[in-house]
Amino acid sequence: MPNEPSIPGGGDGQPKVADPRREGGVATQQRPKVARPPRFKVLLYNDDYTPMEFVVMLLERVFGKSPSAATQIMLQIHHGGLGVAGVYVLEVAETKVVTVHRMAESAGYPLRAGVEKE
Ligand code: TYC
Repeated sequence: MPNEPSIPGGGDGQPKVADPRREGGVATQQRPKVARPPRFKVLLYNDDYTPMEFVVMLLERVFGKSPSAATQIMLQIHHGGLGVAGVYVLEVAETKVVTVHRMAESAGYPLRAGVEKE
């Protein structure tokens, strides 16, 4: 019987051995790299004049906190001097700070907010 023409790798198109040119070189990437943008905390600071209810309202409306979570964060700020209202990518965090300052100023309160890298 005549020999079949030889097909490298068995004919399925997939080489049976690693290509020697690929060995001993750069590590291959197993998973695609996914960009993880840095996150930033929005901090609220205590003061003696802003009413507790105003801070709770802000935490609910601007930061999407539940009434009980907002109250806990407000009390943390009141007793500890500052607290984390939320964590966001930088552009969102900075926009939240502007919103807090605008709302506080409109209401006549000195409430201050800031951004800190996580
Ligand atoms: N210390 C304020 C008061 O006694 C309440 C307050 C809480 C103010 C949190 C600011 O970020 C703040 N009325």
